[in-house]
Amino acid sequence: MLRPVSGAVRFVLGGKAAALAALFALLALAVSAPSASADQLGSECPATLRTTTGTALQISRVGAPVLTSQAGVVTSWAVNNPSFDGVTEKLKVFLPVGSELEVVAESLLQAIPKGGVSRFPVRIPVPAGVQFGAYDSVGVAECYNTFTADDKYGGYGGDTPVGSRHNGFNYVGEKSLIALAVTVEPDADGDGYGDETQDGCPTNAAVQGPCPTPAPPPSSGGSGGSSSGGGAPPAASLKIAGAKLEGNTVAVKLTSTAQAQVTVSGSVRGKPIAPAAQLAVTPGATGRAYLPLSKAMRERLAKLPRRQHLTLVVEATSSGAVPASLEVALPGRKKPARHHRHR
Ligand SMILES: [Ca+2]
Repeated sequence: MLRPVSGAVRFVLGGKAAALAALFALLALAVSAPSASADQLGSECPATLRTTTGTALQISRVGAPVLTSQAGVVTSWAVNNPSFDGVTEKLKVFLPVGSELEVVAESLLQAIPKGGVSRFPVRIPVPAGVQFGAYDSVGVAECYNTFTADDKYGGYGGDTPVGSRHNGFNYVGEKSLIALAVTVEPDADGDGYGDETQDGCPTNAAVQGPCPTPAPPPSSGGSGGSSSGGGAPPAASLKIAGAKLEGNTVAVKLTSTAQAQVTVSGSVRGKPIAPAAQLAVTPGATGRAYLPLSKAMRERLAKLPRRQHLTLVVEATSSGAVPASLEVALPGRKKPARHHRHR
């Protein structure tokens, strides 16, 4: 018996979507080039017919892909329905698994009124290689006739639930496009929010609003900032009270005028010497951060004569706070002329 290879990619809307989106984004990073723009799949062609089946999906189309090229987030779907009353559809997302189609996600059922394009904003993380279709208990809106036999859709009765698979079609229509247009935006940080319209900070999975910027100037009058959710914390002012090398670790003392989550980093000529340390600093108390020297830095110091030093710049930053920095001399450790070891 075959193991369900795609078991990991089934999810329900809103559930583990974010975590899986992160996985998908990683897969996408591994496979594709960086930062593409949104994928547009399907068509906003005006529907002229309805399929005889409940579920239908485009299986081939001349000059356009039917599969997503990259992982991302479906941010909207649209149906152009100039003519029909009583159209009620939901978007279905299919992942081909061998000869079967697994439904990996779906939208809510939506009424699509007669009279033009209806567009539905959604947030559905999808992996690369999925295809889109629709379910309507009466029949899915389609656009006939494209005069091209290779424009094909497959249809079958019923509605496959998310997490289940379907095999085979009851009907394959030619010269037709499913009247369904789907926008898939990239999701570089894998947070499950489309980077072009849903994610204000596509480089930080923890933030969907604007990216945090260090030290915005205190807004004194003017049009004012758009800090939502009243009572923004007062801007902190950071100070590095001291930093010194203890063994192979730089111990840093710092203070803040307001409660702050602080990142402390150390660099020599712009190159980090240790992973940044994070700590919470309470006003009135001294926070301590420790930066262990990297192996490369220890080796550099070992080769540097004792009377020389490297200048370490310790920097403390916090969202919305004025950053602080302090220079510390890291003395060389090479003893004067003993036996010279060759590597
Ligand atoms: Ca994102």
